[in-house]
Amino acid sequence: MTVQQTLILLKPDAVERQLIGRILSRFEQKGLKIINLRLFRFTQELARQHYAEHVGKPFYSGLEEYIMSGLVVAAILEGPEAVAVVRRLIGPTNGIEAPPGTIRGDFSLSNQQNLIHASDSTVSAEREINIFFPTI
Ligand code: FUP
Repeated sequence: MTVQQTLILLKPDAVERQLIGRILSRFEQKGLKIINLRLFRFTQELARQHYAEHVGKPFYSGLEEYIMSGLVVAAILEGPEAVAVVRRLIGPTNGIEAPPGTIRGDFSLSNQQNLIHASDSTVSAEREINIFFPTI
C-alpha cells in the first residue's frame, strides 16, 4: 500500500449544477484528504495542455468548448492508492454506462458532460498536479 496524490477537476457542469460539496464529500467520506483546492476558468492554452492526448480527435473541439464554458474546481487528493481509488469512485467515462454508486453513475447521463476528471495513473497525476498547482 502506497500513499499517493492524485488530481481531480470538477468540470463546469458540476459547478453549474452546484454539486461541488456533494462530490467533494464523497472523497472525504472515503477517507481521502483534500490537500489543495482552487476555483478557476480554463484558457484555451490550459485546455490544450491538460488534454494534450486528445487534441486533434473528433471530439476535441467540443471538449475544449465545454471545459472553458464555466468555472472549474481543481483539487489534490491524498490517501492509500489514491489514483486507483479515485478512478473507481468516479466510474467509467460515459455516465450512461457508469454503475450506480459511482459519481458519474449517480449524477451524469453524458459521455462528455461527465462532471469530473481524475488522473488515470501516477505518471498522469504528477504531470497534472504540476499543471494546476505549479510550485513557485
Ligand atoms: P476519463 O479518463 O474517463 O475522463 O476519459 P478520457 O480521458 O478518455 O476522456 C477525457 C474527456 O474527453 C472525457 F471526460 C469526456 C471527453 N470525451 C468526449 O467528449 N467524447 C468521447 O468520445 C470521449 C471522451
